[in-house]
Amino acid sequence: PKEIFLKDYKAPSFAFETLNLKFQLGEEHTVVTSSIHVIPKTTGGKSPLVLDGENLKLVSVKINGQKLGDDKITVSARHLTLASMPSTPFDLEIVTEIEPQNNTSLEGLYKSSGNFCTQCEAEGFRKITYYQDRPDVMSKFTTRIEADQKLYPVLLSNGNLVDQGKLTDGKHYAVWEDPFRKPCYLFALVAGQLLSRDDTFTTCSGRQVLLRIWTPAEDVPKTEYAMESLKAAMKWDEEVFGLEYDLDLFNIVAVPDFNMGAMENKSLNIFNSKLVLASPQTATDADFAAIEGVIGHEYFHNWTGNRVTCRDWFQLSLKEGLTVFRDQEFSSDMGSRGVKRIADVCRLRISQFSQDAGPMAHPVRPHSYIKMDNFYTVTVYEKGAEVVRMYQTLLGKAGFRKGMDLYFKRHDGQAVTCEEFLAAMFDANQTKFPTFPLWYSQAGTPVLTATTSYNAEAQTFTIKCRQEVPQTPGQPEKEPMLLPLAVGLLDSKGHDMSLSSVKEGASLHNFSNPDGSSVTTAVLRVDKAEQEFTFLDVKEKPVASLLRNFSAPVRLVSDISDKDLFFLLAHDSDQFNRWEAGQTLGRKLMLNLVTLQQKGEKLRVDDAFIEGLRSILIDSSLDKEFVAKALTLPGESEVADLMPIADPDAIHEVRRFIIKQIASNLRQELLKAVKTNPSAELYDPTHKHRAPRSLKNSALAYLVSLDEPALTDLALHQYKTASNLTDKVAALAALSQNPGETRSDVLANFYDQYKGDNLVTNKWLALQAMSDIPGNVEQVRKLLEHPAFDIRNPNKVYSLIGAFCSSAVNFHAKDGSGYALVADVVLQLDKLNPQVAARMVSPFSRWRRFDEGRQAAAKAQLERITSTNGLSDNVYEIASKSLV
Ligand code: DPP
Ligand code: ZN
Repeated sequence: PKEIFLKDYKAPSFAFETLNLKFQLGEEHTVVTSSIHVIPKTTGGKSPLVLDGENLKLVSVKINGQKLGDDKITVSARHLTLASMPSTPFDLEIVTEIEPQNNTSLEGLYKSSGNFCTQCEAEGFRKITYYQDRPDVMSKFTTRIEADQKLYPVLLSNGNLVDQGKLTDGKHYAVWEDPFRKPCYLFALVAGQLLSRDDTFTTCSGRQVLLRIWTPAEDVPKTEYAMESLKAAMKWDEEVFGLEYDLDLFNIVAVPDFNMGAMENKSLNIFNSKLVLASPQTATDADFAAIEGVIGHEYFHNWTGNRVTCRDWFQLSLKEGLTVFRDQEFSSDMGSRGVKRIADVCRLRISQFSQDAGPMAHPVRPHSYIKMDNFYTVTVYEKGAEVVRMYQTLLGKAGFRKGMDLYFKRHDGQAVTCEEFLAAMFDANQTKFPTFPLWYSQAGTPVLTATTSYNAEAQTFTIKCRQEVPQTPGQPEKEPMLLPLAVGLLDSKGHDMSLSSVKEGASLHNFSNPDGSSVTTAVLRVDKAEQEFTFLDVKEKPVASLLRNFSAPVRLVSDISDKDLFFLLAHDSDQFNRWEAGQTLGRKLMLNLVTLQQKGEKLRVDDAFIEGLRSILIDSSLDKEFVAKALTLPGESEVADLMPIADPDAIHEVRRFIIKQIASNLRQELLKAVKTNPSAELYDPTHKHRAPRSLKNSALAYLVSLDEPALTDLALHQYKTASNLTDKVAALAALSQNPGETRSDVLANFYDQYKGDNLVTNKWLALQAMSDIPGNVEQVRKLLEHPAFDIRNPNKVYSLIGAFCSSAVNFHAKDGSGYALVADVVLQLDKLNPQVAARMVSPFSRWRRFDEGRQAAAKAQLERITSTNGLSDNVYEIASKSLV
């Protein structure tokens, strides 16, 4: 396999001005005719034109209408090379044949439930026709689709419908024209039996846009929330960023077989149906929230990604980090900002920090890849979003907006790099942070160590900072980089102190808000290996709230006492840090108990921890969704990451133990939370209704952990009487914690009730797959044969195998059976769908974090994978890099 490097980037030597595509869709094969107006960029000599292409049957090549001689054509497995091209503009016509019905990779043109659809990002267009499949080749697309009218009544592509009509033999055609130049990864085509929910949106300049969400007829009623979310997103982007939609039509199509969540193709978004279809009886609160977020995300790409796109795939975070940041902000404005931040940071810490600490660690802008598909990662997406958030933290909201405006003003219609974004941000604010760009090139999570001291006599409070960016593969040495550290100081009553000035080195910074109000959170710019910041005029010894709102994606190590953490848990005005104080206490407790557990000593949870949680639980002034988050202990993998040798069994035992202690000590309060927060008969996914539901269901899970008949009955009652799927699944999940007859009965009952609905049965698969009950490996092996599973459908693979890997005790089973199970699936799946197979290899990558026995077992499976003949580049890259 060939590795591709950022440093080798060269601009293309041929521009493609216009592209006319003709698809003759058929059951045996599909004929694709591509007519390109080519403009050579180099003047001297007749250079060859090298086009990308995979699994294509070449029929013919014409230059300016003349058939090109075979001696000028070289076809290899990955390329079509055309020799002696004219040095003046010319027309190139290429005819190829493909077999979408046999395309199980779900890249390029393929069939899903009988309908034709496409997925071209990152490099799927090359499976449709020979082309310069790279994002800096932008062209004006016109697409003609011909197909059987009965089988495929709906024909869609990007842009505007400019012509349609009947052909002979029961066929019909449609012609779509996209007025905006675009790279081929944004191309889309859909043909099939679909119906749409239609609505309209009037833009800020008064244009009416037709919005259509296409699904199979029976699913149309389930698209209401997606449509509401789309309209909300369109309005939000106008209000917050001044960005208006630019065509008169916006289509979304839902398909059941899709590798990713969704795809932002120009004016024809294609979605995994799980992120479009929802009804109170078939989707949970979490599903509704995900739909809102992803509908927003793909819509926002219209400006951040489509109007301004990436020069090359190394720049992926330019559009993804930025668009994730935008969807996070959108969801925050629609729901609860604090809770959304907590959820996003959880995800970052659990998945991205762990990636950053392992063999697959890579910068937000990677330096190299074998398969680009492997770099649609939490680092590029979530850490990338944190980098964008840091611009906003450093420049302020207004400054950030100025930067965005300048970015669009300069680069609309262009394919650019992360430097251009950075330059727009800094230029618009007439500033420069020299060490900030390192966020794009240095991998690894910085460790920020803070020690604090108060000088009563001088009335000063000093924070000593030390930063260290750990080594990562290929990057043994790192430079200090700019970490925005947001700090608040609490007085003895728990109120925010007003901050007047801070001295750093020799310079003094005074704080005052433009509106004259006092500043209670200061953003310190930590950009040296060691640095001191001294707050002046601090009248009493404060409790410092450090890294408010998680102002930088770092691991914070501080000398804060437990007493101060309890104080912050009770008082911090920063909701994120209030939650974080509890998490820090939880992590400490779990690590301490793990040591005891490993020594075989008795476990005990101190009263202060329980009391801290009790006061949160009974505080009626708090957002109930926040309370639910505060009650949730840090995850097992988060704790594993903090141990020198991860011990999944001990961590699991300890976490279960603490959960039961909390449940038995807070029994009355938890019961009250369950009883006083019933769902309304009429389901409503908005925060107001979701919040009490989430608290009730967290409380229920705690209570059921005690495995007492009366509490089990409480959950059974909720299971039987639930009027929405959120409550039903929550009860099912609570009950399935405890092995036994009740568990088997409700699981069987649930399957019986929902077996016709794939999206719901996937939850049933996932719930069993991620279960921590002993011996679950065998159970999951059996589920592979269950009619509810189908290895060809990515959602099912994610639900069964993806979820299984999240259960540390079973995936990391001591006898290696969990590793063997996943490797078996990877090898089988790799022949069908390499992209998804590679994703299932990732959980192996942290194998060195475990004891020798587990290391040997995991390594053996990785070696078994890499030594398999005919392995895809996708799987090879992840498996071989994991072994290094
Ligand atoms: N569809 C993926 C996303 O929107 C890749 N662009 O993030
Ligand atoms: Zn995206």
